[in-house]
Amino acid sequence: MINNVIRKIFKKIKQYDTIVIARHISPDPDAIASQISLRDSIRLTFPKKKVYAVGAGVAKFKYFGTLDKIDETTLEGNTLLIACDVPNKSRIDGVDSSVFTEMFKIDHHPSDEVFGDCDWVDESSSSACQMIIELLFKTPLKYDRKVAENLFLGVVSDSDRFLLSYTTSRTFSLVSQLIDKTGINFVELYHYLYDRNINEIKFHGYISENLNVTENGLAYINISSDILNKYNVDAATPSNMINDFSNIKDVYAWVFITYDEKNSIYKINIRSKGPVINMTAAKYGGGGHKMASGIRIKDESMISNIIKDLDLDCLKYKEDLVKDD
Ligand SMILES: [Mn+2]
Repeated sequence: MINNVIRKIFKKIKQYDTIVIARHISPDPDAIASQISLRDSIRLTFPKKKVYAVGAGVAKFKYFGTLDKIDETTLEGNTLLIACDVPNKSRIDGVDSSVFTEMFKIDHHPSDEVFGDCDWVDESSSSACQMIIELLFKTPLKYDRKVAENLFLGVVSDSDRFLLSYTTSRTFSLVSQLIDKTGINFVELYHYLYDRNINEIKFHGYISENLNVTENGLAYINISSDILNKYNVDAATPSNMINDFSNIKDVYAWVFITYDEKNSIYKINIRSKGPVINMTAAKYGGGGHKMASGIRIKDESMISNIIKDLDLDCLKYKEDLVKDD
């Protein structure tokens, strides 16, 4: 089944002379690494093809390589769009998908939205990069050390260093082969993902110091713009740190409420290691996965209700745990 779609994808790559590779808005390392490594692999294999990786650049991810600026409406002939790590057309960054002759996606998010005949969606994959590794191994697509390094970092980032549950023996097997075949020195790569400025480390300490924990196992913190300014971090920083707090004993869900002064909005990031929290997120106009959701609200007075509801989610989960014992 998978081999079939991989064969079809390779045929399409061979067929088109102009290929654009996109990914989701607000890219993470998996999104950027999957699109850039696929672009570079196609360029290595077919030097005459025009291959572009598009979307807004992100300064902190520049070690993956540079993105291409194109005007897709001026592309000539038959054009192919490959969307990596993105489940919905509306979340594709930097390109109008409707102008392409053909398109398909390579993605690991759950979604019913069809992009094209060659869509390859594998929810059991840890990352889009894991799927690209598989694609490279099962087709004549070439790869070099840099491609391998990018793919390794994408898998490590999306699986949270192989901690998350969709890490499988297949993940380890593909990564292991990748290391064997290319000899990348993966230990040297981690600093790209995990180095932080001293002000961020201190801000991390502030969060640890000020986290409130309820009896029912909900941890939460309100982060004002004064605090962000004091530590010289921006309103996106807390959401990048929230996964670091997943190992607090007897805490089932945790919430960061950050005031984003620029957009006059409260950004509420929620994580869980048990209770389903996306129903509560949806109740307040947010959304996301069962265990990782977010809400954006203008009205400060809603916050206490959201905390109360999430606390109830934790209580219910705790009670169910006791019943199961
Ligand atoms: Mn991903």
